[in-house]
Amino acid sequence: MQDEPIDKEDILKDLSEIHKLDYEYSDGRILGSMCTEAHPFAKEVYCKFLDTNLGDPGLFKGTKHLEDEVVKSIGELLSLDKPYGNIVTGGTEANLMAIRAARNHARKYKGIVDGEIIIPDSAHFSFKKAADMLNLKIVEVELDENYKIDVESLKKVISDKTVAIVAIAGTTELGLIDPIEEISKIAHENNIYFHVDAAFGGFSIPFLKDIGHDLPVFDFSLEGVCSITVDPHKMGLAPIPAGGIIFRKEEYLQVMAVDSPYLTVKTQSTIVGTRLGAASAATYAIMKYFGKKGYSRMANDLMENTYFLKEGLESIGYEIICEPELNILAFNHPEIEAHEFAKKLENLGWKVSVAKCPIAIRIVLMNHIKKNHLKELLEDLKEIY
Ligand code: 0PR
Repeated sequence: MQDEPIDKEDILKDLSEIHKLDYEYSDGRILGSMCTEAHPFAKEVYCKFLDTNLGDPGLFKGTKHLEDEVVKSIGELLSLDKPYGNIVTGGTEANLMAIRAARNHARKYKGIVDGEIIIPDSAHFSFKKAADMLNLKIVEVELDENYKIDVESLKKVISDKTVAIVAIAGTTELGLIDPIEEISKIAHENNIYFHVDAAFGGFSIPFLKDIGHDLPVFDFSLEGVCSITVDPHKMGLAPIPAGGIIFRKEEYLQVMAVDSPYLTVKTQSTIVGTRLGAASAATYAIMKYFGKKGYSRMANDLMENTYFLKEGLESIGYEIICEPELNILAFNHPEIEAHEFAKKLENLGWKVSVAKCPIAIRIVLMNHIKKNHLKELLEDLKEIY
């Protein structure tokens, strides 16, 4: 740090130069991100609540009320009348809380000390972090030919050390929904904690179903589901960082509680101590602002863009990996290897990512990608072909 203070103007000039190194969502060139530009209204509200700290909720009763209301609204979307949970920093922290709850619950009620979690190969890497931090062993369940959890192999890997089964509603790479209804039954019959990671799909599946899209049930209406991750900072259009973890029962929060003697509340179950209220306030505001109809319209637009791209790709001759269920499309060039293909696109200014299972170019059709961007992309893809 320099000795003397610097003028605001000079600092801002410096910052804007550095900021130019960042890609901007509005260019429509970021094709592999699950985040997007937050809605301006959500950003406005976020700034008003920047100083609030939900780590000591007795001091910020208004903001705590907003967090509770958001948890209630998300719970309602997920068919749960009395939800428990928190607005956290993102899907990673939400998944970590779910797995911590499952581990502590199994330790307390079943005496499991060296537990295992069953996750599919398609699971987000946050579960590897969770297992590492919580000292759990990962047991991978195989995928079927449609890249979804193979239920028969799931049955085989359940053991008396299993503390949680994880399934995904909107996989990171392909946007697919696992057979959650069947898995819920298996988890329930075996009395095993079942967590659904709907970090990506949570803010679109319920709204798409509302307007008639034929998507499977993935929520608390299935009795085996114990917790669900849903991220407002993805399709919810809330500013980063806003993740959500919803639990079916209060006891899942209670088994994680530690004493916090000098705070306005005497126990704390979240991982983060001092934690922002701004995300809750912004999510509260944006959910009110859009309502179910607004989110349904948006989710439908994203699906229309997905089908538009799919048809365009097919008409050129590209191979689509699977029928999209949500707004992610994965495809390959018939001859060029995916990483090499991604490099060609990168040279033309497109930021795409490559899925690992199966290896393919993967495009996440978020709100910042408009029809005109897709038309330009298809032109470039025609050239490459
Ligand atoms: N669960 C699922 C199903 C996810 O897709 C993700 C994020 C997470 C959990 C973790 O969420 P957080 O990142 O909020 O902690 N998946 C993307 C990832 O691979 C998110 C992402 C966002 C990727 C922006 C690229 C990007 O530019 O991290």
